[in-house]
Amino acid sequence: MIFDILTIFPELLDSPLNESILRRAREQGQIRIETTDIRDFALDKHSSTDDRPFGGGEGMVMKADVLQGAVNHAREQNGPGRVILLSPQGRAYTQAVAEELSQQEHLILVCGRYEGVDERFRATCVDEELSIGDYILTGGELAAMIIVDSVTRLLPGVLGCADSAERDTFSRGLLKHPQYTRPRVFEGQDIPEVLLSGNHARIDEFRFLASVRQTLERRPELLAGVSFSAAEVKVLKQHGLHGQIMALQSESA
Ligand code: 9D3
Repeated sequence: MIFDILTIFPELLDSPLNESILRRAREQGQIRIETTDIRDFALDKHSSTDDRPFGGGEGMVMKADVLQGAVNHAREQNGPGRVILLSPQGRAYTQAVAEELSQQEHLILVCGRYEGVDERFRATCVDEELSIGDYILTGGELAAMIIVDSVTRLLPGVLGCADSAERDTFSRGLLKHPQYTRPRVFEGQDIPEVLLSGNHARIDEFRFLASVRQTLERRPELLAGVSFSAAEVKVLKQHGLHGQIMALQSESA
C-alpha cells in the first residue's frame, strides 16, 4: 500500500513514521510512504501556497492551482489513487472507514492548513473529505498520521499474533476490560482473586462482565451496536445488566 502525504510541513511527519510498527512495516515493504512538499508546486516567485479569501475576512485559503499540482505529481509518481482531504468539515473517521481504506492500493492524503482550501480544489480533485473528531487541530498533518497508523495495522502481516486486530476494543464494539500484571499488590491494592483461579471459563466471564460495565459507564452509546450470544445474555441477566443494555439498544433502533 502506498500513502502519499501532501503537506507544507513534511518534517512534522518524520518521527511518527520512523518508529515502532510503522517503521517495521516500511522496512518490510508492506507500506510505502512518500511525503510531498506542497510548496514545491507553488507558481509565483514568493512560493505562495495560500492567499486571502475573496469576499474578505479572517485567515488565508490554500490555493487550488498549487494543491492540484501536488496531487498530479503524486499521481505521476505512484499512479491513480484515492484523494482524501483532511479537514474539520469532513465525514467522521471511524474504524469502519479505516477498514474500507485498508482495501485501497494508493491513498493521497492532503493536509490542510490555515482556514481551509479553495472550494474548487475540493470539487475537482478530492474524492473524500475526512475529520478525525470534534476538536480543533492546527492542521491536517497529525490527522494524516492517525489514518496511516490505523490503516497500516489492518494490513495483512503487519501485526504479530500477540496484537492481533480482532481482539481489540472496537472489533466487537465493547471497551477492553481492565488488566493487571506484577506486582500482585500495588499501593495496597490487590488484583481480583478470580484472575489467580486458573479457571478460564470464570476468568472469561469476569472479563466479559468487566468489559460490559466499563462500556456502560464510559461509552454507553457503543452498546447500541453490539450483539450478544444466548450464553452472554444469560450472564448479563444473572448480573442485572440485561435491562439497561436492552434499553440502550432500542433507543437507537
Ligand atoms: C474557524 C473555523 N475553523 C473550522 C472549524 C477553522 C479551522 C480550524 C482548524 C480550519 C482548519 C483547522 C485545521 N484542522 C485540520 O486541518 C483538520 C482537523 C481538525 O481540526 N479536527 C479534526 N479533524 C481534522 S482533519 C484536519
